[in-house]
Amino acid sequence: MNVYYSEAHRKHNPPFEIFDGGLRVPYLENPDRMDRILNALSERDWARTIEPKVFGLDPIYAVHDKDYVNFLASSWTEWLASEAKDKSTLLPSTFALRRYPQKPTSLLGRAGYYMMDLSACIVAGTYAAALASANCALSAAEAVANGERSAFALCRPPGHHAGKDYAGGYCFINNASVAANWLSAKGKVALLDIDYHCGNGTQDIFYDRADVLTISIHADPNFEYPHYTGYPDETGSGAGRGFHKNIPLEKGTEDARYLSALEEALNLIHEFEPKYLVVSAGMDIYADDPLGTIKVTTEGIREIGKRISALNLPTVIVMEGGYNNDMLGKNMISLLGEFR
Ligand code: SP5
Ligand code: ZN
Repeated sequence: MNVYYSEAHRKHNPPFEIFDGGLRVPYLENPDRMDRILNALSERDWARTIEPKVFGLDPIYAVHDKDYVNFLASSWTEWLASEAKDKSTLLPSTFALRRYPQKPTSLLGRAGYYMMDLSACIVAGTYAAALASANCALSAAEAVANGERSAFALCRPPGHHAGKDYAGGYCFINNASVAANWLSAKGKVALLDIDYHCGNGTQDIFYDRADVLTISIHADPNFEYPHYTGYPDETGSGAGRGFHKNIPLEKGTEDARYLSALEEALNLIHEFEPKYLVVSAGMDIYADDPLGTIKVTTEGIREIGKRISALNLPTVIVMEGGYNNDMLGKNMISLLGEFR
């Protein structure tokens, strides 16, 4: 299996994030995550690590608003030139209301407009890392379009919380959506999101489209991030009505219940008859994840891989979340091993 990976992620290393109530904690979405996965992959003879190709900005503009991408590109330099007292990371303190918000020109004004929370910290290497991460997803998509049965995009930063014009949840460019949209020029695409959190950005990007079926299985947003979207009654709009599916899960969900939710998703994908499958693979469904509340085991993750693989579709697997670094390599191998 080809594994697309770039070292560019290392300089995206925010010093902290802010949890509920204002607690500064070490950034959970850290570079060490990639080392754990690379180490595990290096012990397997079926994984080849490859530098991504550079695709340029067009496939990104096809999914994201240009002004938003410009904000990602220039905000760090603007932040350094600003009057802020602590410049260790760019974060806003006021957020845009999405009912008729005005678009300010100031840096902090734009930051609050283009960010949904306090976990998408921008630092010096963020934009370069986000571009390289998207190139990993595009390279994996190209490999699959050229006949590979599957490919793994080892993306960091992750992408599924990033919408058309906003960053959030450690995500800046929606890697899986960029790949899915690129593939959609060649045939129908199904995008299955198994990260613990709702793939709100992916939902936002494809909500009115019928050529890309999006399904997200995730912790119920009534108690979990991102709170304001990811409910079962959100099923798509316009031409896209019926082409989005949210499957929320309760706290404590174990393997058996997870696999029944997965069956429901796989049946929908089967009926849709896509040419390609993109999987947003977050390992924060794992029982001992520091952000998660559901209880999927490493064996459960292997079974998830086996059942997705049984769809027998050309499949792009895109790295999303997963924060138990000690188990990240093992869990990812469990999933990927079913596709080789
Ligand atoms: C890609 C991905 O998995 N992003 C997840 C972003 C979640 N950020 C919100 C964190 C909410 C913090 N709640 C703290 C609870 C700690 N027990
Ligand atoms: Zn997640």
